[in-house]
Amino acid sequence: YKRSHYSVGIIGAPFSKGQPRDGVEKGPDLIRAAGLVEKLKAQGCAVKDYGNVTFEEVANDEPIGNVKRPRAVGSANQRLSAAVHAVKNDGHTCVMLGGDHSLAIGSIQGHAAAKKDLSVVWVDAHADINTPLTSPTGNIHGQPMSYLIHELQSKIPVLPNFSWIKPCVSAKDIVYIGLRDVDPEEHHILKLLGIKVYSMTEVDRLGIAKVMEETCDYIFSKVKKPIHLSYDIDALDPSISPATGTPVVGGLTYREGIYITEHICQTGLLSAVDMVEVNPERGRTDDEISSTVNAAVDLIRGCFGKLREGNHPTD
Ligand code: Z70
Ligand code: MN
Ligand code: MN
Ligand code: MN
Repeated sequence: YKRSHYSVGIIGAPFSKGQPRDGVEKGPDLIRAAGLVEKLKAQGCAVKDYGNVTFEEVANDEPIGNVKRPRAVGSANQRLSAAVHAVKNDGHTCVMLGGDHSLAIGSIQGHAAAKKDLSVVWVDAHADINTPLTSPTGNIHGQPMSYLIHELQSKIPVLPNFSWIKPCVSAKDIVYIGLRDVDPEEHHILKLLGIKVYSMTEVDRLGIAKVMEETCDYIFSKVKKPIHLSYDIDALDPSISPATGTPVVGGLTYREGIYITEHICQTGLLSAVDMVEVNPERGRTDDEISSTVNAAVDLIRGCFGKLREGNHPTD
């Protein structure tokens, strides 16, 4: 009775300052309380929980232009980046539990520091590719990709606590799935850089199986790079995951959401996962909160070999 080959390192990032709503910092402990570690072990994974990253208090974090709380977000992501780098150097697939999606800056940066060339699969209602100058809100959780993509670096102004970030992802190595709330300037950037996008329209047109087949054909067309899966829970329809900061109608079904994880798992190249934007304070009832948290747990289980057809131990 052999263990699965999955070795999972979990990092909690209880951080919310990339956006304005309280409560998303509770995501990591809630997802753990729903039994994540036990469930991954029960499906045969080796699991090490590295606990939560601690973040420094930043006083007088005044906006730079319209960018809100840049010092806190920069500092938090620098710490997260080091933590993810360490988990990767220990040989695990890294699971980062957010927290808001600004944390993808540190997670992807730390992953890239250990693995160099990555593919990024970004599952989200939003593109999160605003630059500081295009952002309509100033919230950094709507901007993380812009700091990471080589092709956008001439558009990124100097920000306090951001100088450690090195662009580490090429536009051609990114696939978006689930988009349905994209700002005009973000749409312009996506088109300009020729980034591969499967919006909800393509999910409707092609079906999720074809979307995933094409996604993998696309990211494996040259070299097989390690995959960074950045999963915003708001990609799912709000009927499943209402407890999130900015729910958007018309999202992925539970089944489509899980299918994405099953398919990425089967590539054997999944190297890091972010699960972000679970916010219990946005749930109106206990059922809304548990539905959202349980979906997050199930998506992570799908990333590590849980199949709906069933599993049995092999040797
Ligand atoms: C908008 C912005 C966003 C999540 C909202 C929204 C971004 N495009 N991301 N909620 N998870 O502020 O840039
Ligand atoms: Mn609160
Ligand atoms: Mn997001
Ligand atoms: Mn989102």
